[in-house]
Amino acid sequence: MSRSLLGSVCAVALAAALTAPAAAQVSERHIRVSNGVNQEHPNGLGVAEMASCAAEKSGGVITITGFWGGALGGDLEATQALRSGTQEMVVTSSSPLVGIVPELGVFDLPFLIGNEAEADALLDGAFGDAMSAKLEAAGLVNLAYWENGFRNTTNSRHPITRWEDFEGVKMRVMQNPIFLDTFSNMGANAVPMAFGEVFSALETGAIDGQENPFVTIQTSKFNEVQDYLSVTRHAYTPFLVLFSKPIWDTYSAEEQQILSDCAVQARTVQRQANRDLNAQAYEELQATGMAINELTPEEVERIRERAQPIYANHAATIGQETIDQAMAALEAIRAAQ
Ligand code: KDG
Repeated sequence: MSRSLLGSVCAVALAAALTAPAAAQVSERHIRVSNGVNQEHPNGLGVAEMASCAAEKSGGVITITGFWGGALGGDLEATQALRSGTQEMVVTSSSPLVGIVPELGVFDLPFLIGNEAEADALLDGAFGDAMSAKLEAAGLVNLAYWENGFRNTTNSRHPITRWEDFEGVKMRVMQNPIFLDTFSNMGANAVPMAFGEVFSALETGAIDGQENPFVTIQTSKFNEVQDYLSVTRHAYTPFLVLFSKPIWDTYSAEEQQILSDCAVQARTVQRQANRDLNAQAYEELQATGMAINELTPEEVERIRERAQPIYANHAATIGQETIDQAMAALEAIRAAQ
């Protein structure tokens, strides 16, 4: 073959190699996923399911390791590490991230979601997809919505039987203006605080109370430093299973598909475990001696009415369009139920 022909053949081959799509491949990936909750929380089962799924689909070369109790930082700190590409994953509540994506505040509006079926339909449908698109624009790939759950109130002063009972109670709230407003509006002395600081603040008496789902109260052992648990179900918080977009963009389409599929497969496991353990936690917390009270439907309605102005107060930051879209989606979900 002449030198010029050989040169042409090499040039064509090189051009083909450079323009060919990256071969679908699965490389060795060691992924760390940060959790603020402890491994006993249903997130432990969710992460285990996601890890075994990824190992099976990748022939063992993709490993996912959970880190617990905020070992890799609190929700917001870990999420910022994803955005900078220095950490792969975090399972975080949406609430601490409203400074990054203000529209997430819609999930913090009191009594927005009424039950788990509504939550699943809203989050797993078009509205959830729209919120995930906003996260991606902020450098965060939301692989799935898992469940933190319906939030209830604990404190060490007295049972909460109606909204006026919050008067003067030092209530820890997530670092989120909507929760701050919701509890201040009921007369509480609302104290924004990262989740990892709550147990010690309760133990020292720096705060009187906090609010979280039963299973978080139990797995974080808040019952050891709280006397009263009042079933308010004042908000439903989703977990976001977030992946760093800067890192995600270096993965092949096949690797991305494995991680997406496994986060969704694990969603079913995590949600069911959360619901089973929430029912179980109620009984077990009562057995530890916590005084649990259910508010009457009339008093829950009074809390809901008291909290109504919170929607208007935060419409400008969340976006009225986002609030309207969520309400319309929920109306359609309820009509179809
Ligand atoms: O990472 C755990 C936290 O996201 C979760 O427990 C948040 O509900 C929460 C709280 O009260 O901070």
